Amino acid sequence: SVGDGIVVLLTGLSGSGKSTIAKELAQRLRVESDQHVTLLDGDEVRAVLSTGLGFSHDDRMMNVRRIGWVAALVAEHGGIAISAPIAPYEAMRAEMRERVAKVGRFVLVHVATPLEVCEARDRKGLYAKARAGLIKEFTGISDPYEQPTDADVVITEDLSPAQAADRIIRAMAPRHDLE
Ligand code: GGZ
Repeated sequence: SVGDGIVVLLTGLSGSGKSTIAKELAQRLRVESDQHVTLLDGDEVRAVLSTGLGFSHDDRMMNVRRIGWVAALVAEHGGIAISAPIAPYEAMRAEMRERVAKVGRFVLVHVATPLEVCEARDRKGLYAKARAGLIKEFTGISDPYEQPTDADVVITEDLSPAQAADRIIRAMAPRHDLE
């Protein structure tokens, strides 16, 4: 039924902790919620749903549009969809919010770990490669990340994944004052 489903979109830089928080959130909701939980894993999305897409503006738009389409379907059928692409552009996030609003609720989570911290961690060595020019159009280095101004939840780097999941779950609770 319309309004029961929820889409959670975690946006943030590479290495910000989005995937870890998304996994933690999915695990907790699988225990605590009676709704089906679908985690749209970033690596799987890029490998399967968005095979062949790169990191140009248009390819990123298409990637996030596809994620939004699948997530909205999940929500339309009463489920909870969680996804964690970088989603660097305001326009793509707004498009997803609009699409989801027609079938359920949309929760935008900004995983706001600063670039300096992501780059200092550099768990996969991608920032070093981007600085060396070996990866082009790398978000935060040679490609834009438009900071969200409409996030429903902002996760700062001092929070553990468990604390982050807590905050998101609180933000997912129905807002009776708006209904
Ligand atoms: C950003 C890139 C790039 C470029 C490869 N820019 O930390 P990761 O490795 O595992 O996650 C990043 C992932 C970003 O893909 P998304 O689908 O989330 O991006 S978007 O929402 O913008 O479509 C990173 C890796 O892919 N990666 N090249 N140039 N991240």
